[in-house]
Amino acid sequence: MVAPDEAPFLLACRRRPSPHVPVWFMRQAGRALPEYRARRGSGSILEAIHQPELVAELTLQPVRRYGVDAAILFSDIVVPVAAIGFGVDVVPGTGPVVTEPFRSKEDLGRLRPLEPEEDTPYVVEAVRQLASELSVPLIGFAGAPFTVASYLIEGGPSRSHARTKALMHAEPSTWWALLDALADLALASLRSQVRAGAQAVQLFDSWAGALSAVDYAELVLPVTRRIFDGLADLDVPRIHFGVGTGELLGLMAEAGPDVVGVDWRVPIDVAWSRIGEDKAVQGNLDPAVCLAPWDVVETETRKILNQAGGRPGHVFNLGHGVLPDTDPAILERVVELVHNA
Ligand code: 1CP
Repeated sequence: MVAPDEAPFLLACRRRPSPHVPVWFMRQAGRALPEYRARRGSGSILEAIHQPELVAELTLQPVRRYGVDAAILFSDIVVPVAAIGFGVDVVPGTGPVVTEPFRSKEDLGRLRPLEPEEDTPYVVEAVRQLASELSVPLIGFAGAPFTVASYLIEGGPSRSHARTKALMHAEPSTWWALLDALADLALASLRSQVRAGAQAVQLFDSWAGALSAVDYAELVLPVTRRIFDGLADLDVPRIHFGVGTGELLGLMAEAGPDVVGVDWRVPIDVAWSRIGEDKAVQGNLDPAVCLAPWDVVETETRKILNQAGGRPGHVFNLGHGVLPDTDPAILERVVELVHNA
């Protein structure tokens, strides 16, 4: 475990002055790294996640390579639903796939509470190992109810989230029961990760940006708030992230996190004013920019640092995950630049 008063990442999450702007990258473990491709093997990520030593190694790789200020557990947002037997797999090249999608209130019977020590002992074990080995804080994470519900209802990745939106409007009581069950899974999973040594948590509501602000406020925000409230006693920074959430940033802040993640669509200073000065912000370099030559990446990185203006409470990150074609050397240079700015 890292002393909370000494880790730049934890200081920034608390909006306290830090020796440098901390930086980590969403999806920092993964196909952009040759050492990942060498160790990961083929097959579903869910099988890899059952091996704590492998998980610890894949989590550590980007910390060694990039010198980032935080590690994020190598896992996936569908791990809890898969562990309670909903019938989810993660297909390489596609993402989560559900054999029998959630279609009606009868499917609520296929969900049950998560007992992390029994259902996902391999996750708890990996977090324990990492907490004792890492020199930077470990971020635990979970998928937020809306985003996980979308996979369960659509049966896999979706652009429109049409069936999900139809269900939320057509059958509110089923929707709330589903979201409540998924919130309980996220809470149980996050609490167990913190108990095992995670020093911050991130709730990924990756696809919340598909919703209007009114629908988000009425049909998603209340359960999200319940998750953040349910973590308050653990005293670890809570990060809330989604993509395409420019119109939702104020509402996402109202849900109660300490830090709000921002994608690249809104300049970080504008985002910060929507979120409120009483929260920290995380972001927001466009991952696609990292495929351009270094001088472009440098200009865009400096622009973000200038917009944040050195105010305490900025965690540098990408606006979404590292793209597989990214040259790791570019990300190494981003870390160096952010640290020396
Ligand atoms: O098997 C593989 O190696 C395939 C690729 C992969 C990886 C490396 C998947 C399948 N998941 C992961 C790991 C993962 N997933 C991590 C840890 C790695 C790290 O961050 O360093 C994390 C935090 C996630 C979380 C996750 N999974 C999210 C939220 C983050 C985000 O990208 O918005 C989401 C939406 C998923 C679903 C998912 N899992 C995998 C894929 C390809 C997808 C996205 C599919 C889609 O587009 O809907």
